[in-house]
Amino acid sequence: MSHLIEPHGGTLKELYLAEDEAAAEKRRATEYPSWDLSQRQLCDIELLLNGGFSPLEGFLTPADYDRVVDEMRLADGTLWPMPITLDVTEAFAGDISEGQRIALRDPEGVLIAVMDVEAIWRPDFRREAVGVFSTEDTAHAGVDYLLNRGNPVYVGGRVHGVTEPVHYDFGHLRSTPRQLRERFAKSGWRRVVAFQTRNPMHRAHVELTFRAAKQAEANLLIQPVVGMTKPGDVDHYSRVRCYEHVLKKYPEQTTALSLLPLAMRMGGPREAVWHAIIRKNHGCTHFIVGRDHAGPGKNSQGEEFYGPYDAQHLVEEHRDEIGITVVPFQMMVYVKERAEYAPIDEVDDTKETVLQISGTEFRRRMREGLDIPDWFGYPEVVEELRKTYPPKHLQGFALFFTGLSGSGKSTIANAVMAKLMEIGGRRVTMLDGDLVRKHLSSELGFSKEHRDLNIQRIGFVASEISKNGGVAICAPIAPYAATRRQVREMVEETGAGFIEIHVATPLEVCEARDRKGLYAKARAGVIKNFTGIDDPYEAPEAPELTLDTTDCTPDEAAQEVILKLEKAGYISLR
Ligand code: PPS
Repeated sequence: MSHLIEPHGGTLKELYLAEDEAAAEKRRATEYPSWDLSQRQLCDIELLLNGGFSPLEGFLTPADYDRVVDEMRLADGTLWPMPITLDVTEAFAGDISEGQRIALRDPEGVLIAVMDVEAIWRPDFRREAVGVFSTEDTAHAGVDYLLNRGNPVYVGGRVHGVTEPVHYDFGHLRSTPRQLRERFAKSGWRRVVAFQTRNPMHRAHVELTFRAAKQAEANLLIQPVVGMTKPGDVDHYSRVRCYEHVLKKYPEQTTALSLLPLAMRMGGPREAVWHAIIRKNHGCTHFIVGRDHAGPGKNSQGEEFYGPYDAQHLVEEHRDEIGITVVPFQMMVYVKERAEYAPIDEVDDTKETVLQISGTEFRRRMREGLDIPDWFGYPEVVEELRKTYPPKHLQGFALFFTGLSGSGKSTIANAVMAKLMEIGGRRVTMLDGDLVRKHLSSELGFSKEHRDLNIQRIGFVASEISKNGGVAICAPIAPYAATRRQVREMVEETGAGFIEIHVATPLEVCEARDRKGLYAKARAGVIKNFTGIDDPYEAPEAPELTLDTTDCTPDEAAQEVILKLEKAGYISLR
């Protein structure tokens, strides 16, 4: 059952069941097939249930889906730009049938909603990508999800909310559409202009929102997306701390901050229309659409996917139907002579000096610990971001030595560790092959499966250490390229550095050394699957550094590593 309420903001469809019905469904749901919602699906269902996606009443069924993809409209003609679909695995699809009710749960198993299965189908994802995003290029995050990351089967049907998704973070800043409408009504805010963002806010954003509010004679709602944004964006915890600082820059009682649990698709123009509808549902009367709204970045040819003002034009075209006033904005730039911000189209750059710092330049400055000028960012915000993105010499990294047994990995690794300790200021953990096999992988042998598992464990620990600013020195044989690549990804996706060092001492030299007598045993067949003898070693193709200890001392090899680290900015020797 859906509940309709209609204060200013239009019809709001909340899809939660009444308490007694929800309790009954909770009992019955133990018998229903159960689907664990992904992070993206959890975001979608939260906004479906609380009315953020009004007028939708569930995940799209084929008639709505087809028309949304082709014409940006539901089957009944209502404007709706983004397919909200439930993608499931073949295995799950095989277990359910149309007409049935299924349980939708969060990762902890909490029953969020039940769903009437009205349709199960295998969509044409390429058609969806072209229809919605105008491209099949997987450099577009929305397309990448459709073609590479999502599940193959769609299930459509009405949803009925049982439990509100739980958030333990920033509870005081989360409001449903109904709560925001009530808050606006209580405060007498008749005109509210919404500002959407997925980035930290700097002075330019504040200037822009000030102007927008003034122009619309409205109060301001800063409503950043905290669900899922573009991969590589600043995490929402850091951003929200920044927004809280920024909020203090506005005159009291004029501006509100509220977090939106939206999973963005980076769909540019169509996404902007979607954002406008969502803001209307949250009780806003005006919506700021700036340059390149919800832009997905560059395509695989290095070009923009959409024109910079395409989004503005599309929202403008549909503003009456949406029932929201667009406040279009040009890019704001700092004009040196005026010592103030202005929209770029109001500046004559032949007479005045325009100052700008791009996102890329900002990140470079942060990474290298360089100054951020006061005209660009608020010191409190910059300080907050510096905690999240410390300069390189304070960032964590993993040093990953790989090479044959007896190649000198552990010896060099120990020497590097000693030198790092001597330099100081770094917390270093040694994950040497033998050490790991004693403490972390004592039950494992040397089959391919066991070696992979061993390296994955090292990768997991190294990523945890480096993520938190530490240095992890790993020195296993790690004979397989694919597994080493996995470890690199695990570390790099946390933002930490990964430096692969191939200790390429030839087999003959390692065997001649035979410090542990293992090569002799392997040759005699006493030890089986010995790397280099009767087990493979895939040499790295593009390691950051290659060392051969045939003719160099451990000290010299360690020195090479230290110089490499200094060059990369991870340590500062001078
Ligand atoms: S792996 O492949 O990365 O999981 O190996 P690793 O954990 O580094 O363990 C290698 C050490 O185990 C000893 N050892 C063997 N190595 C290779 N093959 C076989 N079959 C084998 N059996 C025992 C050997 O001492 C390796 O130590 P290092 O320090 O590399 O000489």
